[in-house]
Amino acid sequence: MAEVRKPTRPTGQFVGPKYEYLTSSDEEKAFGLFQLMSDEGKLVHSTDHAIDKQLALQLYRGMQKIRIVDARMMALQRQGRIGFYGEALGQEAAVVGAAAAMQPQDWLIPALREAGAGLYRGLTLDSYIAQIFGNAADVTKGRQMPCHPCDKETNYVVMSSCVSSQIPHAVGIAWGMKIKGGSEACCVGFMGDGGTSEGEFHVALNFAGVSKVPVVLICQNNQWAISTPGKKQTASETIAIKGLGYGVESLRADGNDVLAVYEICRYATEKARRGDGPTFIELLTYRVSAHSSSDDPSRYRDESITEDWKTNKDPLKRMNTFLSDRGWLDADEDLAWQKDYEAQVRAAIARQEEIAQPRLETIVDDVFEEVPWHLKEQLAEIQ
Ligand SMILES: Cc1ncc(C[n+]2csc(CCOP(=O)(O)OP(=O)(O)O)c2C)c(N)n1
Ligand SMILES: [Mg+2]
Repeated sequence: MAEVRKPTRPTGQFVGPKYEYLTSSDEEKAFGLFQLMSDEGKLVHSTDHAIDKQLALQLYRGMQKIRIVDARMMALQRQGRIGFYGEALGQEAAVVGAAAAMQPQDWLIPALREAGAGLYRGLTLDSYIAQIFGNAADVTKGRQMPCHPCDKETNYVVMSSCVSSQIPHAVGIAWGMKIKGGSEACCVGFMGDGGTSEGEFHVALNFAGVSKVPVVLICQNNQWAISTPGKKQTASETIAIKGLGYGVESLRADGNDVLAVYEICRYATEKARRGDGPTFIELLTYRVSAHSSSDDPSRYRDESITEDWKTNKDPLKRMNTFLSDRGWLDADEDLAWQKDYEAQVRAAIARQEEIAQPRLETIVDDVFEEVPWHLKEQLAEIQ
């Protein structure tokens, strides 16, 4: 039997500047962990990285929006006003950094926790909240689970609830882009660490590698898939390394470092739009919240580890320090901004909660051009 080649692993975490990271070996990129900011919000390589103030602030605001919206939605769920919710607490940098690397013409295929990317790209609060209530203003007419939003205007595709099924969707859309040609767009598809154990992961990565489609596949490795920890999910040392077997360039970055996420994702989206093929990205983060409003993680994990991620590795705190150190953020203004945004969220909730449920007849819409007799009969029976 041929000897299996052992990859040469880098000894420590990769914290160099972007171009140095991207020109390192395939194994270094897939085993390392690209960072631009330390856990404390200090630039790791201060000399060689120009960071745009406006963008840095925009990234911070994008993360804050998710945190504020999620907190309100969880409160509504606890008050029995919505049925279900899944937060992205602690994962805001991965979501926003990736969204910021996209152009308006790009498509986003979310997995479980990317609604904030939708908000960042222009999904309105009203549309998002209408979809959570499933009211008459909901573009999906109340047919979807909460936390499965979509937005045609911003190419934000509704999530299929079957774990990992979104990855072939992303690759398929990118394949369509390649066949059609001329759009200079790419498709960014998300998955969780749990998603990488499903067959669709293999199918999608394989197809992406062979057909060289303009796709960026991002795994938010939050180290849990409901109650399954990362160690039981895979024996692979990193998730990124899996992409190499499919001939797909694979990168690994600190998912709580919004600047690093943005840089890596921008590299990958630009590469895809140029026609230089797919990239697989693992963003290492932590699911600080429960899996969803129906879950109690204290029953299956050590919450002192969660507390450590929450207090010492929080992506918002980190960016706050980064901005404050540069004099780019005024604490009072920041507080005022948060209050104002929370008021906007509360106002949107108030507007949407007023709106009635979709009319019953809508359950037979949109499937057939003419509603067939048997559906008419069933509808009459329900009515
Ligand atoms: C095919 C399939 N199996 C199981 C489930 C139930 N389920 C929903 S989310 C989830 C875990 C997902 O974990 P991960 O992919 O890591 O995403 P995360 O929740 O951590 O964001 C499971 C098992 C499902 N929705 N689809
Ligand atoms: Mg997970």
